[in-house]
Amino acid sequence: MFGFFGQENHPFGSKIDKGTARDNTTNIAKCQDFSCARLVYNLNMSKQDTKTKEKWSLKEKFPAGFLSDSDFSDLEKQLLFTRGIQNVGEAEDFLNPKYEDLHDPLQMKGTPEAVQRIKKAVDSKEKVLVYGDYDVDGITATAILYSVLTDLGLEAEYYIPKRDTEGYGVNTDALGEIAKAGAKLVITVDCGVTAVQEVEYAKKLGLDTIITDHHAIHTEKDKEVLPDCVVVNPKQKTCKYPYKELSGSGIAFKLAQALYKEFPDKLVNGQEKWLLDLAALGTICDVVPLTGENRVIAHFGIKVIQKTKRAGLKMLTEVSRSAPKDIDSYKIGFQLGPRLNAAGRLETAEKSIQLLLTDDENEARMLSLELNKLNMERQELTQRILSEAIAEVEKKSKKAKLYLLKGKNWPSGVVGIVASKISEKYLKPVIVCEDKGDECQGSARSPKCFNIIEALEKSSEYLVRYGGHARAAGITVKKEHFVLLENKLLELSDDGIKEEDLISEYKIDSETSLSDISAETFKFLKKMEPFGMGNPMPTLVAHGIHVETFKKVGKSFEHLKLVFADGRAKTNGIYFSFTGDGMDFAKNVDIIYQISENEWGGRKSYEAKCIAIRESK
Ligand SMILES: [Mn+2]
Repeated sequence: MFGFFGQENHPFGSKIDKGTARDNTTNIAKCQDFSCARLVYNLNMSKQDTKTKEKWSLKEKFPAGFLSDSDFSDLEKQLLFTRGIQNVGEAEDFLNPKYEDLHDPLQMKGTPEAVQRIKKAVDSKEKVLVYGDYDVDGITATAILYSVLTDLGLEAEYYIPKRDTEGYGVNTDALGEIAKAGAKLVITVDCGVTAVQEVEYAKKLGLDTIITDHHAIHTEKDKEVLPDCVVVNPKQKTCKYPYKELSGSGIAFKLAQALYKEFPDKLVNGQEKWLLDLAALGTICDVVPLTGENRVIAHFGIKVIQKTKRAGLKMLTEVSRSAPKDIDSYKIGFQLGPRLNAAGRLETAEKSIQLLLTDDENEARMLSLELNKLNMERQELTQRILSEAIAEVEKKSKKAKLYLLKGKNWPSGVVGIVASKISEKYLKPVIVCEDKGDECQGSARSPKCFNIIEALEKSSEYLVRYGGHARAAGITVKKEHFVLLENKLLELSDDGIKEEDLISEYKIDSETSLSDISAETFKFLKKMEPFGMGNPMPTLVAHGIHVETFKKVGKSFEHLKLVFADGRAKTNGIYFSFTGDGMDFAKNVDIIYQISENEWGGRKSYEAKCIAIRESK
């Protein structure tokens, strides 16, 4: 079906020819050598974190007979098994995603009605506005829908609220402005599913609304509470759409797909694939599971980015010291994502959207450099607030299973990042708020063991606004209700979180000795990409290994380079940010590791990236 378009117009025609090396910060030129391993490791830096307990646990082993009618090796079988694959057919689908695997967009509840309403807008030349959000998912969703509406010949505009003054979601002041500017139809992306009153208000202004969103739907006595308009959100109970985990940009892409079907005279069927780069950015940065349809979107979206035609994405990869052809899910999540998010965190998301939409190379270069600068400012700000917030945590009771924190001059743009870092450190749900005087506005992050959106729903009497998912949410709370909210949440977390949930656990896919890793293994790992939530990079364990040499590397010698020997072969290893003071490398060790590719002087090799190390028993 791709034959119609020349290679030039073909978003994922050719195979990726090159493996992508992971970005790391090791500064090889600067290193202290310890060629003798008979030394007790000692670093003149911070002591090991307070996180003392940790558990190494192997995931369940695949059962006898699993994928027996296949050529997969035992390690491959195990990796497929731990990703929920049940038979050879599913394994093939997983390893070879096909564009045709995407579901029919019209199956999604509300989509046929949304398409008809947009058709009416085209026929009567109405002005249409896309109402989005300031994070990567929100801006990519906005850019997707805005592009399609413009290509349909509509007079389209977009609106992104400002994080600090307006906050997340649809607000009535904005709707007033939008109506005044002459729009007749508002289509939300990545927000709006809780905007019941706002949609009523829009009606009074003569605005029609279509909601497209992927966030949790509020319920009252088990009944869904939805705005009274067309709602496209597969999480609706009565939605028969087979996949529920799409991101906001994923849903915007599905609506685009439907519009391509509906308007074959205006939109060239097949060309919607070029929008997958945006959908993949949103999908990966919103950390939805990379399973099912999300995996297909991410897989092909990365290919589109690798041959991107967007001046902005080209420049953004360049300022991230990378190249489009080397983009993978890791680089999207850790290099492109933070830069695209930076604008919305510190000022408005406008620059990021412009960057995604511009054809002009000079504009793209200028915007990329600005986003890069904003991202550095964001990093400094995060560091400052993180240390202030940790100081607050240390004042709280050690028994608390949840932290609700607030601070003045904690900009709402970075409280989410701070919350997630603290939550990772203490393995507890954390809400970090900016104290804005009468109100506090914050972001919540929660480990798997606790459903934060359910807890907020149970505490809604103390909240002005809230919304989100099981593991991430946003809240607004009146200052006089802050302590009441804290008490309620502490009570809920006390009941909901068990002591064993507070132990950090390494979940290991397989016990595999270093000498069993081959080029074949690496090839298979490549086929398992893109990695992320729901499909983590395989984590392996090896026991009783001899450390032959090690040396400190990196700007402040914070990393460790090692050579392991397991009796059959020698393997290079790297341990980033090693903090294991007192480790005796004269004794044999066990390691938890991932396999990464290393390119040095044009030669490719594999190395073990250590996640954890301990003396063998
Ligand atoms: Mn989202």
